[in-house]
Amino acid sequence: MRTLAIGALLVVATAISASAAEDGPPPEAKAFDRFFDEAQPTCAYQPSGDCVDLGFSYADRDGDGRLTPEELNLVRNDFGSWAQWKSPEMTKKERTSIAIGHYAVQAIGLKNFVEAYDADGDGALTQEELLTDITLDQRPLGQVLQDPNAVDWVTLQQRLGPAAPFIGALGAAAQEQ
Ligand SMILES: [Ca+2]
Ligand SMILES: [Ca+2]
Repeated sequence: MRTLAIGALLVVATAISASAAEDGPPPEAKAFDRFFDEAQPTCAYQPSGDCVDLGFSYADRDGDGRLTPEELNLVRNDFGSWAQWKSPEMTKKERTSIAIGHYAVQAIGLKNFVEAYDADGDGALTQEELLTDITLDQRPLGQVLQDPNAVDWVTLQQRLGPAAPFIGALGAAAQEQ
Protein backbone atom coordinates (compact mmCIF):
# COMPACT_ATOMS: atom_id res chain seq x y z
CA MET A 1 0.00 0.00 0.00
CA ARG A 2 2.78 2.34 0.99
CA THR A 3 4.70 1.52 -2.19
CA LEU A 4 1.60 2.30 -4.22
CA ALA A 5 1.19 5.65 -2.50
CA ILE A 6 4.81 6.56 -3.14
CA GLY A 7 4.42 5.42 -6.75
CA ALA A 8 1.37 7.65 -7.16
CA LEU A 9 3.25 10.58 -5.63
CA LEU A 10 6.13 10.04 -8.04
CA VAL A 11 3.77 10.03 -10.99
CA VAL A 12 2.13 13.23 -9.80
CA ALA A 13 5.51 14.86 -9.16
CA THR A 14 6.74 13.86 -12.62
CA ALA A 15 3.57 15.18 -14.23
CA ILE A 16 3.88 18.49 -12.39
CA SER A 17 7.52 18.97 -13.34
CA ALA A 18 6.79 18.00 -16.95
CA SER A 19 3.97 20.53 -17.22
CA ALA A 20 6.15 23.15 -15.51
CA ALA A 21 8.76 22.57 -18.19
CA GLU A 22 6.17 23.00 -20.94
CA ASP A 23 4.74 26.20 -19.53
CA GLY A 24 8.13 27.67 -18.75
CA PRO A 25 9.05 29.42 -15.52
CA PRO A 26 6.50 31.46 -13.54
CA PRO A 27 6.36 35.21 -14.42
CA GLU A 28 8.06 36.30 -11.21
CA ALA A 29 11.02 34.02 -12.00
CA LYS A 30 11.26 35.52 -15.49
CA ALA A 31 11.05 39.04 -14.06
CA PHE A 32 13.91 38.29 -11.71
CA ASP A 33 15.88 36.72 -14.54
CA ARG A 34 15.59 39.92 -16.61
CA PHE A 35 16.75 41.93 -13.61
CA PHE A 36 19.62 39.51 -13.00
CA ASP A 37 20.80 39.70 -16.63
CA GLU A 38 20.74 43.47 -16.50
CA ALA A 39 22.35 43.81 -13.07
CA GLN A 40 25.02 41.14 -13.34
CA PRO A 41 27.55 42.99 -15.54
CA THR A 42 26.96 46.23 -13.64
CA CYS A 43 27.38 44.57 -10.27
CA ALA A 44 30.48 42.66 -11.38
CA TYR A 45 32.37 45.55 -12.98
CA GLN A 46 30.78 48.93 -12.26
CA PRO A 47 31.03 51.06 -9.11
CA SER A 48 29.05 49.62 -6.20
CA GLY A 49 26.53 52.50 -6.20
CA ASP A 50 25.32 51.55 -9.71
CA CYS A 51 24.60 47.99 -8.57
CA VAL A 52 22.78 49.22 -5.46
CA ASP A 53 20.71 51.64 -7.61
CA LEU A 54 19.61 48.79 -9.87
CA GLY A 55 18.71 46.52 -6.98
CA PHE A 56 16.91 49.30 -5.16
CA SER A 57 14.77 50.30 -8.12
CA TYR A 58 13.92 46.64 -8.81
CA ALA A 59 12.76 46.24 -5.22
CA ASP A 60 10.96 49.60 -4.99
CA ARG A 61 7.75 48.46 -6.68
CA ASP A 62 5.79 51.68 -6.18
CA GLY A 63 8.79 53.87 -6.99
CA ASP A 64 8.50 56.07 -3.89
CA GLY A 65 12.20 55.76 -3.06
CA ARG A 66 11.58 53.62 0.02
CA LEU A 67 11.55 49.86 0.57
CA THR A 68 8.83 48.38 2.76
CA PRO A 69 8.96 44.87 4.27
CA GLU A 70 6.23 43.93 1.75
CA GLU A 71 8.36 45.07 -1.18
CA LEU A 72 11.34 43.15 0.18
CA ASN A 73 9.13 40.12 0.55
CA LEU A 74 8.17 40.33 -3.13
CA VAL A 75 11.85 40.35 -4.07
CA ARG A 76 12.41 37.34 -1.86
CA ASN A 77 9.56 35.51 -3.61
CA ASP A 78 10.85 36.45 -7.08
CA PHE A 79 14.30 35.30 -6.15
CA GLY A 80 13.04 32.05 -4.60
CA SER A 81 11.05 31.24 -7.71
CA TRP A 82 14.00 32.10 -9.95
CA ALA A 83 16.42 30.01 -7.85
CA GLN A 84 14.08 27.03 -8.05
CA TRP A 85 13.86 27.39 -11.83
CA LYS A 86 17.63 27.75 -12.25
CA SER A 87 18.63 25.21 -9.62
CA PRO A 88 19.34 22.32 -12.05
CA GLU A 89 21.96 24.37 -13.90
CA MET A 90 23.61 25.81 -10.79
CA THR A 91 26.88 24.62 -9.33
CA LYS A 92 26.89 23.09 -5.87
CA LYS A 93 28.65 26.22 -4.63
CA GLU A 94 25.95 28.50 -6.03
CA ARG A 95 23.25 26.39 -4.43
CA THR A 96 25.14 26.58 -1.12
CA SER A 97 25.39 30.38 -1.34
CA ILE A 98 21.68 30.62 -1.97
CA ALA A 99 20.93 28.32 0.96
CA ILE A 100 23.12 30.49 3.21
CA GLY A 101 21.40 33.65 2.00
CA HIS A 102 18.00 32.11 2.53
CA TYR A 103 19.00 31.11 6.04
CA ALA A 104 20.26 34.63 6.83
CA VAL A 105 17.08 36.29 5.53
CA GLN A 106 14.86 33.86 7.46
CA ALA A 107 16.90 34.25 10.64
CA ILE A 108 16.92 38.06 10.53
CA GLY A 109 13.36 38.50 9.24
CA LEU A 110 12.42 41.22 6.73
CA LYS A 111 10.40 43.25 9.21
CA ASN A 112 13.23 43.18 11.76
CA PHE A 113 15.65 44.12 9.01
CA VAL A 114 13.64 47.20 8.06
CA GLU A 115 13.16 48.17 11.71
CA ALA A 116 16.88 47.81 12.37
CA TYR A 117 17.73 50.47 9.76
CA ASP A 118 14.62 52.63 9.80
CA ALA A 119 16.18 55.77 11.30
CA ASP A 120 13.11 58.01 10.82
CA GLY A 121 10.64 55.29 11.87
CA ASP A 122 8.38 55.53 8.80
CA GLY A 123 8.32 51.75 8.37
CA ALA A 124 10.41 51.73 5.18
CA LEU A 125 14.03 52.16 4.13
CA THR A 126 15.52 54.86 1.95
CA GLN A 127 18.76 53.98 0.20
CA GLU A 128 20.59 56.14 2.72
CA GLU A 129 19.07 54.24 5.65
CA LEU A 130 19.82 50.91 3.97
CA LEU A 131 23.48 51.80 3.54
CA THR A 132 24.08 53.16 7.05
CA ASP A 133 26.75 50.56 7.85
CA ILE A 134 28.27 50.34 4.37
CA THR A 135 30.54 52.86 2.67
CA LEU A 136 30.26 52.51 -1.09
CA ASP A 137 33.11 53.51 -3.38
CA GLN A 138 34.23 53.05 -6.99
CA ARG A 139 34.81 49.30 -6.60
CA PRO A 140 32.17 46.69 -7.49
CA LEU A 141 29.77 45.77 -4.67
CA GLY A 142 31.25 42.30 -4.08
CA GLN A 143 34.65 43.85 -3.36
CA VAL A 144 33.19 46.54 -1.11
CA LEU A 145 31.28 43.97 0.96
CA GLN A 146 34.46 41.97 1.46
CA ASP A 147 36.46 44.98 2.64
CA PRO A 148 36.37 45.15 6.46
CA ASN A 149 37.00 48.90 6.27
CA ALA A 150 33.96 49.49 4.05
CA VAL A 151 31.45 47.56 6.16
CA ASP A 152 30.91 48.23 9.83
CA TRP A 153 30.36 44.58 10.75
CA VAL A 154 30.30 45.27 14.50
CA THR A 155 27.39 47.70 14.24
CA LEU A 156 25.71 45.59 11.57
CA GLN A 157 25.83 42.55 13.79
CA GLN A 158 24.49 44.54 16.74
CA ARG A 159 21.53 45.55 14.62
CA LEU A 160 20.82 42.26 12.92
CA GLY A 161 22.02 39.61 15.34
CA PRO A 162 24.08 36.44 14.86
CA ALA A 163 22.93 35.76 11.27
CA ALA A 164 24.48 39.05 10.05
CA PRO A 165 27.89 37.64 9.00
CA PHE A 166 26.18 35.43 6.42
CA ILE A 167 25.43 38.56 4.41
CA GLY A 168 29.18 38.83 3.93
CA ALA A 169 29.20 35.34 2.47
CA LEU A 170 26.72 36.54 -0.14
CA GLY A 171 29.01 39.40 -1.08
CA ALA A 172 31.85 36.95 -1.55
CA ALA A 173 29.66 34.67 -3.66
CA ALA A 174 28.50 37.59 -5.81
CA GLN A 175 32.05 38.51 -6.60
CA GLU A 176 33.04 35.01 -7.64
CA GLN A 177 30.34 34.76 -10.26
CA1 LIG B 1 8.48 51.64 -2.19
CA1 LIG C 1 12.67 55.16 6.99
